[in-house]
Amino acid sequence: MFCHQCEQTAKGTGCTQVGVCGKQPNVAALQDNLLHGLQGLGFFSHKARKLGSTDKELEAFLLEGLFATVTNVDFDPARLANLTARCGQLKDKAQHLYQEAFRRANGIPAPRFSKGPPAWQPAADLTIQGAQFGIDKLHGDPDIRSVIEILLYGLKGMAAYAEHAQILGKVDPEVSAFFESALAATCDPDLELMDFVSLAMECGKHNLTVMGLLNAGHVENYGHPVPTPVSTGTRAGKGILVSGHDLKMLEELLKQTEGKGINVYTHGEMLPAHGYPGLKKYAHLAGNFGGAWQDQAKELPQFPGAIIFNTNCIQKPAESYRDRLFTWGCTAWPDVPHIEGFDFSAVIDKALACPDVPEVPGQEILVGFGHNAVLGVADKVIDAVKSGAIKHFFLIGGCDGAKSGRNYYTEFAEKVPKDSVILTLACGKYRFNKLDFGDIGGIPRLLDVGQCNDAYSAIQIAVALAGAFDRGVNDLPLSMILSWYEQKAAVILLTLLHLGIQNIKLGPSLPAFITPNVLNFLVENFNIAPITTAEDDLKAILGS
Ligand code: SF4
Ligand code: SF3
Repeated sequence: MFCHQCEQTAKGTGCTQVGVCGKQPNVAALQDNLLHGLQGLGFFSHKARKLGSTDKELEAFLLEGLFATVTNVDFDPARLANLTARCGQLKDKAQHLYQEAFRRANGIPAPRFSKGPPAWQPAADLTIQGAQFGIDKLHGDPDIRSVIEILLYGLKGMAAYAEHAQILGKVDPEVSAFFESALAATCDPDLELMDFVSLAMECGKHNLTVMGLLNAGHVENYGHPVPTPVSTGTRAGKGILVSGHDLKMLEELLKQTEGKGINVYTHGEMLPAHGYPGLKKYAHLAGNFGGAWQDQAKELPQFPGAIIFNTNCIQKPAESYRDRLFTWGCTAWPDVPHIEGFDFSAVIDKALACPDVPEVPGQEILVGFGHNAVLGVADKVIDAVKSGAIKHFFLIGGCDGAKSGRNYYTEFAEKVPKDSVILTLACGKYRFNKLDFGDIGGIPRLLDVGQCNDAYSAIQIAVALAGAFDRGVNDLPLSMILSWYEQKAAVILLTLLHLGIQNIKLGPSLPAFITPNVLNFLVENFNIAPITTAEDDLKAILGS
């Protein structure tokens, strides 16, 4: 196997024996096979679309397939084999769609494609077949391969957000068309480095649309988030813990557990759910349990109720809670029951059969500072900037992970001067969201904007501030200190670059899939820089 798509890749170069995430070589091969098949599916869907033929099933499957290959999502070989077999059927469907459209348009049979992903058919042994399609074999030129990888990881991250948006009925035909054309481009041996650079930037643009769709889906269904204190303690009684990003899944579970004497707790990236009026109205949405994803093996044994993961980041479950664990959506672990659709009775039955969760006091953390809430007090914020009470904004956000170097983000947040406000989002916030930062004239110094996809909201805040001060976002007293781990963070970075955001500090280490030449390009064009030490970076930012 060879995989270096995430930040914790072995030795900072690539996982070759087994994934640091726990991904086994057979799972890696199945994911590589699936991705290869999806490139072929995208190739024909793109060609069919250009001739006026589209198909919703193909569009939806591209999202599901790409999402399954994101880090810490699907570790189940049986499920991946099913997906790959389905990919074969749907690739045939896409090919047929194209052939029919071509014949209609030209009156002659469509040309045949005998090489690469367009010629792919699932073999009898999908694992052996997948071993030929490692990401390291994508292209002979390392720089071109690097940019194709940036594009593919961007597509994976965007697919995750698009899948959540699709569940809420939000799709955009231009985005579907882009998924197909970008996958088709990865099958074209004649494209050059700058073609893929343009596609990567375009991916960032479409991801802004997708995050906007997801935001609209959340707001239309659950209202704008409002500042809300969330308890980190637990109440005595039965409990279900929900981890992941999908709010619709949480809502359905809340409806089905109402009046059953079960408290529902959020974990990881579900924390921002508490800020939505349409979700916080459920009195049994009881609080937030535990910290970021990488602590699950240590923390989940302490939660005696049922546990369900609806997206990344799932890790190998300890035996102590494996029998009360469930997965949903694109997330899967071998031999862990997977809930299809929205019938959570198996999870509810398990919670009722489990011992009670004890009463444990906790502290309160504040969530719900989406753009609507922050811009609702924009006058106050602008006045505070004008009076000098607020001197700087820091966006400290992104993924968390196990590396010790990630302490940088805690230190950085702690060292931010008292006259500065910290905006945060995604699971990296668990590094500092239980610290007391106080307030500036009633404006909390730590504003939790939400999940990683709520980068959309942070962008709206930055754009509104830029408008209020009549300057560009890059000219605001705003610095972005980002942490990445998986491919959703990669696509958010592409969105920020597409918007022309400069001077981003990125850590804890730079992606292994970026070659020195591609890094130079990013530095020259966007002045993106790796983090150093909290002290030095702060000095450099505030001194400039
Ligand atoms: Fe390694 Fe990350 Fe790939 Fe897992 S997803 S195999 S940890 S690079
Ligand atoms: Fe975290 Fe996995 Fe990236 Fe949504 S939950 S941000 S790492």
